[in-house]
Amino acid sequence: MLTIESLACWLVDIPTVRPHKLSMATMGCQTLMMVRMQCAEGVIGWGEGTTIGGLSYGAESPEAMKLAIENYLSPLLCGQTFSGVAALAEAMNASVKGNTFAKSALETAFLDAQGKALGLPVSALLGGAISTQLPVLWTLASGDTQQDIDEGKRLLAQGRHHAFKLKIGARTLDADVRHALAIKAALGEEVSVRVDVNQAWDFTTAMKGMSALEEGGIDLIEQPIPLWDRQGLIALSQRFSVPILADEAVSTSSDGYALASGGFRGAYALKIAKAGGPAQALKLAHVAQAAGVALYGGTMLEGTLGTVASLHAWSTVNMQWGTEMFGPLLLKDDIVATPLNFREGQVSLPQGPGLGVEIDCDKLRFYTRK
Ligand code: MUC
Ligand code: MG
Repeated sequence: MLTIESLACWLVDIPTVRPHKLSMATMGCQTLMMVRMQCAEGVIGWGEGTTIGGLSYGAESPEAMKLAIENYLSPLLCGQTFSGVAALAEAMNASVKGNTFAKSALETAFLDAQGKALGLPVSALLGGAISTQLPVLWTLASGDTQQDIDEGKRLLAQGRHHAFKLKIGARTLDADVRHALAIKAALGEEVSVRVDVNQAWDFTTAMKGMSALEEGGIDLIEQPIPLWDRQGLIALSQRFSVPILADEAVSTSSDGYALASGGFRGAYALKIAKAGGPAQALKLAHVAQAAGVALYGGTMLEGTLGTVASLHAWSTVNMQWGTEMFGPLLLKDDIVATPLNFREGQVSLPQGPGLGVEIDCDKLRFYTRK
């Protein structure tokens, strides 16, 4: 049992190591909406709500997450006692529709506090870690083919990553296919190269694009068409042997059920923000497992805290396509005392109680938006 005493939020802006170009936005900075949950039992939990490119990727901006917590969720939760995340989610969902990014930050903070109170890592509260090392790819998204090739070769030589995702969809189909196949050819047969179209194609363009990318040895094609086109995604997944990774199309377990029962084959990208928290995201994982759909640990390019919250959840299931939990590596700095350990294409899951992450309050203050 934990009684939530108070909640406080900050908007933390951290520059990226280089511009990160997606089909809908170019990021030069990432905003982490941080929440601190003080509990009456004397423990403090931290959570993070993060999106991409303001309102260009998802329906909640960082500013809206903070507002939803301060004006609606905080009055609802403060002074209340919860036995765990099931009761917390029930209370939040009964009075607040949607707002899964803000709810994800709160569920994360609650899990962190509960783990600290019990002396257990968050993964233990979510079923227990199957593995404490998780595979992590890197996204090449400078916008320039040669720069992406150089970056990919450098990271392979350093041994930091063995697999790459490319962001396409902003240019013409021909230019995107040339870009992806040039990178695949330069990085070599052994290196897994995947693409994320972020909904930018229509069905006809996707038919052409998938055929060229399959032919060129691309391993996985993520969200080629808009999230609302469920029938189109199912048809593409049955037509090609290169698998489709559904991302924007699957937020909750109901989305996963609808797609799988319609005949979708491929994989689902889990993200704590889309689902409303680490425990909620696992509900989608379990639907996928029941339907024979593969899993992938997705990111909204969170900082260390949000990344670790995701890793605790991902560590409890078998991720056939690995993860992309590299968010902290895209940021020039972070607000935690100890950075995560990324090497040999893997990241280590922190082992301490709660999330196992300590916030550096000086850095939090320094990067807080004034
Ligand atoms: C997305 O749609 O998958 C994940 C990696 C990356 O570079 O962007 C995100 C968003
Ligand atoms: Mg994606």
